[in-house]
Amino acid sequence: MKTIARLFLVTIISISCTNRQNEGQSLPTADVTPTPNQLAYQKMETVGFVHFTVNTFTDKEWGYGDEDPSIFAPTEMEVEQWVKAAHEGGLRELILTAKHHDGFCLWPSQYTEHSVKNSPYKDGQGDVVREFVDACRKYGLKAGLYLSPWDRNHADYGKPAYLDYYRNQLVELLTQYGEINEIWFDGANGGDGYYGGANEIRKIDNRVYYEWDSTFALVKSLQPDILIFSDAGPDIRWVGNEHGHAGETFWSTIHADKLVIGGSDASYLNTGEADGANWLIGQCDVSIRPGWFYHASQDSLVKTPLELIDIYYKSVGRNGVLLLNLPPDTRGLIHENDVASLRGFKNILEETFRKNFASGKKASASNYRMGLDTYSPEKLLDDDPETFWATDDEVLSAEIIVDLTNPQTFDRLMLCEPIRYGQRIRQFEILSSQDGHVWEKIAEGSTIGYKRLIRTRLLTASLLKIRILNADPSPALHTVGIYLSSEKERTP
Ligand code: FUL
Repeated sequence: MKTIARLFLVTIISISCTNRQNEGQSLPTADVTPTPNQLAYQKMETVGFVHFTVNTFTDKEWGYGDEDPSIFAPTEMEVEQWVKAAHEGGLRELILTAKHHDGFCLWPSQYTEHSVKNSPYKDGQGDVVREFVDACRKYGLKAGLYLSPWDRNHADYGKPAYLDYYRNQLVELLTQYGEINEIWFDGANGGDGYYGGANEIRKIDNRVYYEWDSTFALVKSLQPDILIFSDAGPDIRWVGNEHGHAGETFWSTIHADKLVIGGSDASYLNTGEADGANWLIGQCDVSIRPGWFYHASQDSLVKTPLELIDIYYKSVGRNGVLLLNLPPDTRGLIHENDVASLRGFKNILEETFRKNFASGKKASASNYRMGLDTYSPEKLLDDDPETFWATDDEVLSAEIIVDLTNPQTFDRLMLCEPIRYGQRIRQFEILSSQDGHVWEKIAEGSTIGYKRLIRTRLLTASLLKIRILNADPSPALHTVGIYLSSEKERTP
């Protein structure tokens, strides 16, 4: 008995010691971290928007709501062509304007006559939302939907009854079309419109009118895994401009209670806040053309591959997700110029990020967590985003040296934090050297987050020093990337 009791005691003591050891070993998370769904969303990096409605045929950006549905008459409509173009351009999700401010519905909603069911499209038998989700699934893209809260067609807009209408439409969209990955709530609200023939100006108080909390609860009850976008989250937030630019400093953390849908401080949205209490992914929306909807007059104004690349560095390269709009034309096709530009963009990205010169090379660090292999600086160069370098808890600044063995010419750098542990790094700088004696500062910055891309002039060096100057809690990085940009980027 005695021996058994002693054995029992020894086992208990050794289990509790191991637990204590493991506690110290594993990296403590920051106070605010992304949900698994937010993490998966961020990893998509580039997603797309499809703005298509009566505006495409009236050549407008904001339809008044008095359109005759008979004008919705695409001549060569092919939804798969949109999705194929997006897929080839590397976009991982597409969001369709199921209803824009004009109130025209791309699906045969039972709650309104202002829809495809009264258009010549497929003799009123068409359902663009259905075709869209089917095509997305066929090409392996996630499907998202935009349902404009502002409705310039509906007679009840501005009154409580409209909320029932709006929510009924959400129920249709979120119960009849399978899994929807994202729902997009636009902050643009109220103004003049048709409103069932009233032809007047209707203003609403965007802080109270929509009772967003109940609408969000309804959405999540219908699709628990869906991500909700609005100016203010709760899952994905606007970055305060429509150029696709996140701030140079960009925190996924922000205080959601400082945000109002349709009325937030754009500069606050553009940076977030280091100590923000909520994790809201920054989504950088921009159109491939000047307008959100197709206008033939803008066929020559499609953003070039290089312009799109610049946006990529300012969105994905600053810890955001790029949401690029591709508007179908009056044929119901994404215009050839847009398709070509998107293809060119993807091609440049592939050429630039094809080879990471740091991959498999040697790295050392001023500190790594308890001297354990699990957190050694080599993890930065192992091409595995799941493994990472991290310091001891009390070490908030550190230095990493990457040895490329031979001189290497490069002009693009990448740093990535394992954000499932939160966004921790607040300030960094990067230096390069040929010989280990003379070091030149080549970059500096504040936030890193999911991905930080840095463009430098053309440099040749065999050593790189990454200085983490400030982090809270202790810093961690999973990848250092060193690249040479595509020649197309260097010789425009
Ligand atoms: C804005 C809207 O007013 C534009 O028409 C477009 O849909 C853009 C994405 O959001 O608020």
